[in-house]
Amino acid sequence: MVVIMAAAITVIAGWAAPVGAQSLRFTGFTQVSNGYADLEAGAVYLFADVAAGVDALVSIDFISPGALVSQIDNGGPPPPNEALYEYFQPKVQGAADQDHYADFTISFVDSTTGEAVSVGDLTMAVMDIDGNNQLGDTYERVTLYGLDAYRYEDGAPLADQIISMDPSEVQFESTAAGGPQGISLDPTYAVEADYSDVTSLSFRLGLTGTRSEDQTRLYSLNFYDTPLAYSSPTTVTTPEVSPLALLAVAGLIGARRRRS
Ligand SMILES: [Ca+2]
Ligand SMILES: [Ca+2]
Repeated sequence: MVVIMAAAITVIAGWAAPVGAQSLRFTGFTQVSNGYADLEAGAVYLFADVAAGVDALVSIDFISPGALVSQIDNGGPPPPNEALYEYFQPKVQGAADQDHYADFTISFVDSTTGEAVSVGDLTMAVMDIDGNNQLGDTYERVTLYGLDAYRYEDGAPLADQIISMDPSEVQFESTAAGGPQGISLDPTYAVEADYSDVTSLSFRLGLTGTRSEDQTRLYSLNFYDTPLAYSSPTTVTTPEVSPLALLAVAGLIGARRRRS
């Protein structure tokens, strides 16, 4: 991650698109040779041509003790569901005892020059935030950083468990162990996040709850330009946090960072 972030940030004039208008397709990758083993923290993967003239570099920044990244993305032929193949779909496994997670960053670079670029404004949908109630109660937990706004379905299973850690850091957690099988496209289990002037995206994918055995969860991030078909969405603009709440959150973050 350090290597990537050190690259010069170049914003292509005229590249910016309206929110939600930028599609990205993650349909194949090669590991970048940087001395790190496949799927270990530090490993970087090149996804060519996620958009016209743009490659994505995906880094595994950190893997918590007891977690394992067992897949960086879904491979294989597109059918039966071509859309799912084009999503970014890593797998994170958590050991039986506690919360586990892995941190990822997607950085965008010019396909020709390799320099950092902005893909303008985009919307990322985190699909199928659910859980598993076999062998305990495991819930998927996703933290997004640097987002401007997010949407979810009113009354959705995850609606009661959305925590703003910071104005631009929001944690989403399933409260529905035993949700749909595989990756559901049901917007009830999805969160849409809006980003502006994006040169990179960072997020944490993990598990919480209890389980008596290791569990592997498949995560599914959708960068399509088609908005999810929410029937009654709630939109939260992240900077609109009251000053009092900000002070409280700042105190919590300080305490959290001192502990870690
Ligand atoms: Ca994919
Ligand atoms: Ca899921």
